[in-house]
Amino acid sequence: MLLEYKPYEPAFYHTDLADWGAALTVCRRLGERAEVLVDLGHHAKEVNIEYVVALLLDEGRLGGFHFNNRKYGDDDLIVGSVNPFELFLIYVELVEAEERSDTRIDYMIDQTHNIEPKIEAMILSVMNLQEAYAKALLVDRAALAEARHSGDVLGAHRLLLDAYATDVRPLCARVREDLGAADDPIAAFEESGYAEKVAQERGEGAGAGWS
Ligand SMILES: [Mn+2]
Repeated sequence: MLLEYKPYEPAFYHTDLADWGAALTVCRRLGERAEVLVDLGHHAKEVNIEYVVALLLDEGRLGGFHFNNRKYGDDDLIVGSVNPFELFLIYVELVEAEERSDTRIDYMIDQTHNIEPKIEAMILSVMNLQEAYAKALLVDRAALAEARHSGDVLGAHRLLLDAYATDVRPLCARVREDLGAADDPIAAFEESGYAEKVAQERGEGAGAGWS
């Protein structure tokens, strides 16, 4: 069971699972197969989400993700569009957990696109996730562990920046090609004419994006 928390709806006056702490507490009561699902839009603005992720991983209770990004509230914007560094730091924790155990995490995208074309927005979301993951894999883990343990905060930060500042777009394009996919999936999708075709099949106006 994946338990998702949220500080907004459904209730304005009271919500049972408003934050990760409540969700974790309930999961512990439910049993070992209950785990917390983190939706990136479901936190107060100042919450350090990468820390929440690290803590839930340490407790063995991170079960799933709803990827998106936000500017003001639960905006459900394209993941990585507003705060790509935060997404990278989250992946740094995920990669570390992946390397030390056989943690299973279910990844999902939970977004809504009202202005951008919807399918292209989803493709870009996946590309942003691939790039954050690739950058997290580039982190020099041994040096980072040493910097952390010796209290070298600036050194640890610079190690993270080294990986984050690396342009991994050519690498990700190459990996997609090796997998038999398009190196530029958005261009490939646009060239395919699929969006126009299905819009036509649905009838005039139905493909405009507002529904
Ligand atoms: Mn969600």
